[in-house]
Amino acid sequence: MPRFPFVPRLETCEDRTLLATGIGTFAPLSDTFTLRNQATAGAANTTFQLSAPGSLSIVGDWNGDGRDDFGVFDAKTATWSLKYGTQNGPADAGTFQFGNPGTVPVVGDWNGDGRDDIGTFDPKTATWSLRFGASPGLANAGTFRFGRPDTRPVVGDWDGDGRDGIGTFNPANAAWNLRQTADAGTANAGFFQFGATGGRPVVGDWNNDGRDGIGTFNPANAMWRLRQTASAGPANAGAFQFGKKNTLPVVGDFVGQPAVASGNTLATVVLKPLNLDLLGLEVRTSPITITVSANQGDGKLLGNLLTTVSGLVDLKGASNALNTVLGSTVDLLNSVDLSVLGVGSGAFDTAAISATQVLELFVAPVHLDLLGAQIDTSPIRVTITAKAGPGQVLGNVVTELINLFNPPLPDQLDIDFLNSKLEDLLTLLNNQIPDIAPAPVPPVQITDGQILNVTVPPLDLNLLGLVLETSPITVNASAQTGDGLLLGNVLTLAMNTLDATPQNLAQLSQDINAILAKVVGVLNAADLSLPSSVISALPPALQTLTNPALIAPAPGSVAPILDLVIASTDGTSPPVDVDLLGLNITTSDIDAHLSAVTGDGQVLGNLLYNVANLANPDGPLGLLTLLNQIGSGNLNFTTIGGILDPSTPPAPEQLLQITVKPLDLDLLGLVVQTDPIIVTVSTQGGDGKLLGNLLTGLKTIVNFDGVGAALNNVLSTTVDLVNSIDLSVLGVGSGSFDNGTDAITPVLDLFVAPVHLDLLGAVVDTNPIHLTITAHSGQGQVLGNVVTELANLFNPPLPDQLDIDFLNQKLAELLTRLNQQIPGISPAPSPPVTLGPDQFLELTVPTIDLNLLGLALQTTPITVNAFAHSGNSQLLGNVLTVALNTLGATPANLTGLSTNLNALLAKVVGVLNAARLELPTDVLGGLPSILQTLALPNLIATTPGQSADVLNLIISSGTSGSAPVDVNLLGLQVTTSDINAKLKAITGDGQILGNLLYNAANLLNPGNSSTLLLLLTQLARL
Ligand SMILES: [Ca+2]
Ligand SMILES: [Ca+2]
Ligand SMILES: [Ca+2]
Ligand SMILES: [Ca+2]
Repeated sequence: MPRFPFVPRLETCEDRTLLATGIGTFAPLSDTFTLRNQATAGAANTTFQLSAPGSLSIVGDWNGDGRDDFGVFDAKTATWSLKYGTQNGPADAGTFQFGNPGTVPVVGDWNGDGRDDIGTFDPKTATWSLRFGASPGLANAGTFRFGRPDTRPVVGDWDGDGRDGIGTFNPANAAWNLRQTADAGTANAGFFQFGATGGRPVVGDWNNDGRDGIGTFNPANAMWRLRQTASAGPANAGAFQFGKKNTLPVVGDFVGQPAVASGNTLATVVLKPLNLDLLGLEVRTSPITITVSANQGDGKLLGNLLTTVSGLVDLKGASNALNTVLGSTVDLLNSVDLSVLGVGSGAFDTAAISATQVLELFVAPVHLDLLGAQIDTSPIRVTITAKAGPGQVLGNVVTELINLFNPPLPDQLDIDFLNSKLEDLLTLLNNQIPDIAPAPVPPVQITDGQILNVTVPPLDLNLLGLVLETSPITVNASAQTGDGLLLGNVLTLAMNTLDATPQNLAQLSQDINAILAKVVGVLNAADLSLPSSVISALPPALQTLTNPALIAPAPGSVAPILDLVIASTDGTSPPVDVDLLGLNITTSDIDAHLSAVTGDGQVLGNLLYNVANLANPDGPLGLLTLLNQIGSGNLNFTTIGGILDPSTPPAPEQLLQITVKPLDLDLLGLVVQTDPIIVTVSTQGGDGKLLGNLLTGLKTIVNFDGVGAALNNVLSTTVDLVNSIDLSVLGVGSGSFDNGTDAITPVLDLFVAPVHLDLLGAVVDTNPIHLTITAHSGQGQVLGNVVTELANLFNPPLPDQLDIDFLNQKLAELLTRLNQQIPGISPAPSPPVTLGPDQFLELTVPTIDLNLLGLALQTTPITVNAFAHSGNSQLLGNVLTVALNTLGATPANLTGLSTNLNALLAKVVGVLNAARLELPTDVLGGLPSILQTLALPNLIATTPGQSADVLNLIISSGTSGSAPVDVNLLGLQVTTSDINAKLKAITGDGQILGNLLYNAANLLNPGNSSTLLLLLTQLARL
């Protein structure tokens, strides 16, 4: 039943679970983990099986969500089989070799980034081999000796600094030998006796004070003896029995902290871990949860509107049903075997078995709140691993590719040498796979200034009826030289220093494209098979849905699932075209389609085709019942289908259209201009349009039109006001930045052609987006003058070689003049640059604190770090390291470069933050009276200074302090600091924008007087 709109409801308190270190046992014979959530005597909370070779259990948090995951280690082959969570199931977090046979696995957070890393301990020699990350590759966290032979390794954070130290336990005399850090050295964290001889050592933070305590588990009697600190003394954290005899002890946080969901959940999408093996190229994701919720309350315009929707549409039932089907889809995908015909024998068919990490991506939880409409994600971890071995065609190719350029590295980068290596690889590839044609890609044209022209070839993958088709997508990057083209000039010079000619650069792109084309050709030619047992194991409701003849009129019926199109407006110009100070990046049209195609054995196609049609407007009634049954968790339900009558799709229904008028903002000479931006959200009902059908009709019940029109009217006035604002800044002395000569320098020109996205009938369209930033120099144009100087810092005639010291000197000169002239405005605070090992960049955008007449933009400092790690199979890291060496980069001049760039940014943001605003006095008087009413500071707010959050974006790893974004692609690693950006409306006298937006945000408050709703109606009619 629809809930009555706008009735405030009591907030319910979330149950809080405290952090807890739990205990458990692993029984190798039955592969069974038995877990208890606290370190006390009592019953087990969870039992599950991890069927994989190996008899040694492992516990660690592989994805950094604060909850420990699991694994087993096979000492005979040094194989790790890792798994997320406590469900029965396969090793979905990675299976790989690391270490030597006969060693013992160790797990700890060596670098304090909140994710557990791995290593091995050799009991014969007391040698530790440690690796950052839970993945295959080099022992890049150190190989060293610590402790005595014939002891057992222990790992723990003895001092509570967030990084694990190490130690050994001697079962013969229960002696502990501990070290604060995971490296060679003395036992500086203690040498003492504790616990049972013959026992197994355990380590855990029993009292949750951040420091690990110790303990022993005696397999002979399943007795645990625990101690709060890593020192000699009594078992002051408990002595009790838990678990079966002759098992192995495990310790960890098996519960984690539950996600704090605020507001009213509209839909939760849960993606089970993906575990795809594409002919030796393994793609794995951690479990991912995306929650859409509506937060109701004062100032939450969209949250209040969506709360009404949640009372009218059974979105929870629908998302439950979707998650059930999605879960089965992922299970089916994970159990698919790919094979490919047409591979001859050779290096790619008979390569030695190995596993190498290609990509590791980690993103901390994202929280986005737009006026009460919220999106939250769980942490995300994606890994891609190349597995070489017999028959692993793609794994073998990628392994060869990433080992193309291994240490010892040359002194200078030689592009011809790289090209010849790539061509050798291509020849090998073509000789061995002569019968599979490469995917077609356009040839690379040699043009002046071109740096890269890379094409991702057309994909045409049929995964059991789930069909992915894309157009070839070309990305082109080029550098133009000329006055004011700073980036183009620097890049051109860098290319010259690397001896890059238009010919060898074009050849490089050509070689990369040819390898990509062959790889995609093999993928497109791959055949799939699914063990028949997988289908028969499905519950009845899902088996019904895999029937090709349930409703499809004929085999080969198609339901589009997702369409994404970004297409050129005139058929020739690039749909994405970015020009930043002489660096030009363009793309070809982007066209991607995911569809479900029915047919015999096309299990995924049938499943998704039938699901997409479950809510058809005039579909068989049994289908809707099936949807409801699955949504309520009843999977034992079957239904009789019918045959779909192809029906004419109804006209699309526009839910909301937001128009942002052209922006023309002059920030002290830095001019930002946009064309009008129009975003349309609509629903398309009809056969196969599950989401469109579920959302159709919403418009007649919820006042989207009214709210949309009111929003657009307020937005339009806001943009007019912003455009008429004059910024000025005090504290600027006289000099070149105050009285630059009149000139206009283009800084950025960004164009994105219309985007069309259609997900099962939920449709988003944009018109072309065009944004320009230009620097206007002249009298009083402080920022315009600074940016103009910067753009012209390094003009032709260009020298022969790039000299980073020279660049630093130019930047330092600019900075000195800037500081001399604007002594009264301090730069925004920016942390000092400290480049770590292998780091080449540390850029910080300082705190922005801008108040545009009550519309406040506030950000935390955002730092981006980039590293080039060299070593075997670190292809990108190796190429970058050599390129940096060729450019004469040293730790000192790279530190100088980041320091200078950060100082410039800090000064510019400091000036922006200090800017004062003025609004022409006649502006307010010219507004319609209703908008004048809406701009009153005391219309809703009782006191000045009240605020409403308009937009809130947080990407944060919480208290762990680790990088919330961390990507490592073949040795090129990029990390960021926490990202926190807030747009607020603050009321007050003269804070016109703040008042206007604060009042608009509060128009749908629960319990509002009818006057305000009337105001909304009037606004909509304006
Ligand atoms: Ca975890
Ligand atoms: Ca770590
Ligand atoms: Ca520590
Ligand atoms: Ca403790």
